[in-house]
Amino acid sequence: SKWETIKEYKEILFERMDKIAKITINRPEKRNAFTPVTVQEMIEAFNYCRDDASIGAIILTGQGDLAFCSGGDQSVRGNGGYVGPDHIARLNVLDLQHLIRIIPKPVIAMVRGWSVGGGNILQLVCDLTIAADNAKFMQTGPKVGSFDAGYGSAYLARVIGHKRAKEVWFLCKDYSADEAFQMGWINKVVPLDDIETETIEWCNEILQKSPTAIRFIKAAMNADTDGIAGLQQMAGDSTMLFYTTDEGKEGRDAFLEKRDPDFDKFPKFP
Ligand code: 1HA
Repeated sequence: SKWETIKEYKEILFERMDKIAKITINRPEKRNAFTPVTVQEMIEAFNYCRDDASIGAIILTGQGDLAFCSGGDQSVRGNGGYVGPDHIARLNVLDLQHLIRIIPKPVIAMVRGWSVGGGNILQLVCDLTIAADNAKFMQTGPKVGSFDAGYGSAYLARVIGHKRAKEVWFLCKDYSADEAFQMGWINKVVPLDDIETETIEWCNEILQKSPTAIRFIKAAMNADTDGIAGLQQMAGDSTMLFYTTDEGKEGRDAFLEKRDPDFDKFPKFP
């Protein structure tokens, strides 16, 4: 298809097609395991998508048919985190999870093959997930000496239920795309060859809807799951809208003009 590169990176691809951006983890020889560099590049790309008002939907995927993402690259796991060229041990994928959650545009995971460990949590925190029929979902933390007790556990329990979430983490078994669909873990299963067409169709459906409505729906669900941080996001959206009103502007103008504000003229809706 007609994807155009936005910027060249070492460990990801970053492309767009009109209003849709696509971020692809590009380490297929490692089943798209991520390093601190992969994650930093993804954070930069997501921030670009956030700032570019012409981008309305973001696809997150992995290169090739074998894996979406196999989690943290265990070969660069050091003492306290994953280590990149700066020699600092990091768990910066947690920052990426949060960014995917708060970015006020829909993020759709397009999953082919394995979705494992910290990679499967990236899929989880995306707003929607379309999976190919060859997709497999698995948490391995308790086998490889790791765990995600944040979104990976508490939010997973909100999505698939507590009993299921404990089963996923205690047994570390793999689940087929159909099983994951039945658990409410993902939105749709499609034949491998159709997955990009289907994902683009979902993006185009969403792109025809009101971006502000989508933004508030996403923020409302975060407000419910993320406590005061979630409320802050939704409150920020409210402030953004308020700043566009005459009532909001009257406060700013009165201050700048060194006069008392006249809020009396604004309606007090029921
Ligand atoms: O839990 C966290 C975090 C928690 C809190 C805060 C931050 C966190 C950050 C990360 C994580 C984690 O992600 S922990 C979980 C780490 N991931 C795993 O345990 C999955 C390991 N991989 C596998 O189980 C399998 O490779 C696989 C099910 C994904 C695919 O199996 P398959 O198709 O049989 O391929 P395989 O031969 O195993 O893999 C192909 C190549 O990719 C192998 O290298 P090669 O022998 O060809 O040299 C394999 O070693 C490599 N590879 C795959 N996954 C990883 C990997 N190398 C490093 N790290 C990997 N995750």
